[in-house]
Amino acid sequence: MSTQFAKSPGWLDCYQNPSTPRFVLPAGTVDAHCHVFGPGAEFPFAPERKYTPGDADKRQLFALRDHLGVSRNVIVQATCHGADNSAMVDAVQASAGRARGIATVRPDVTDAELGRLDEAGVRGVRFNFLKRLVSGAPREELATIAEKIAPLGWHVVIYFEGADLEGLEEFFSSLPTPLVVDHMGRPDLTKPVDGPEFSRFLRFVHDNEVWVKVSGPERLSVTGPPALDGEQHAYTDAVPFGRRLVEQFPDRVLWGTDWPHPNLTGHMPDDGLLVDYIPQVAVTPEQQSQLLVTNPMRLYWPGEPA
Ligand code: 0GY
Repeated sequence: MSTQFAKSPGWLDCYQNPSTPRFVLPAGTVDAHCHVFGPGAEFPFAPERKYTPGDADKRQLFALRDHLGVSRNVIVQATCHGADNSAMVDAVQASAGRARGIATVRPDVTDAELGRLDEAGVRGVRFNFLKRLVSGAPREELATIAEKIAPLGWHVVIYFEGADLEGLEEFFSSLPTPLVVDHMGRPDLTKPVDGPEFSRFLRFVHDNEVWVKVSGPERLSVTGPPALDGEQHAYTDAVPFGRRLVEQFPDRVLWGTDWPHPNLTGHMPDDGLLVDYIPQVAVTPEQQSQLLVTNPMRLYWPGEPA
């Protein structure tokens, strides 16, 4: 489909024809972090966006889901769509119950709109603290949103840089909902897993009702090697961080592809090899089944059989 939007300079589109994973995902696996972009001609990107992606629509997402052996998706509203959740909601509704959504809403969102989103399959909102993605994250406004969504039983997905946790954790702890952290809290992988920064994060997870996505090694890794050319041991510098989380919080970790991988610059990973990355961090079948099936089902499809 044609689009009236020109992609940001240097934009990398998702990997074409990903490999078939060697690691066979357990039945009922949930990809708990992915996005849809547009199509821009049908669902225009937001005027306030910080980047313009190539289209990556629900059909492509569902094709990848089936190719990888994933059963369900959690589709997270991307900042390029601002607070217009139409593309995400359209994808969730087209999934026949096999997707949930995470929305972006403004503080003046009405209960009727939240009810409509809930009915459509939305189960949370995302608060984004990355300066390169949003112009600001006013805490009063976010607290208002959290108060409004709490009665629905939703949670707040938080996306922040590891180094910023110190200034944010008091605010996070004050929120009235469970929290779900994107991409392991974006640790600096050049720092030790036992160092003060990641220890602070582990303490934060321990002391609060926090779930963590063991996702994003392709965007956090400094030394690689990238998930390309059949690499079975990709992103080894991310592995100790993911493994620590899986070992310490086996019932509160989630996994996601992060497809279509917005804003990557160096390379675009082969999504099949990102699946092969999983057994590096979730080593035992028990850990794998909790990470991929039991935990996300409890959070997003409670009471439903996998
Ligand atoms: C991610 C990461 C990024 C982008 C977004 O909403 C977004 O635009 O989440 C990023 O650039 O790090 O999780 O998709």
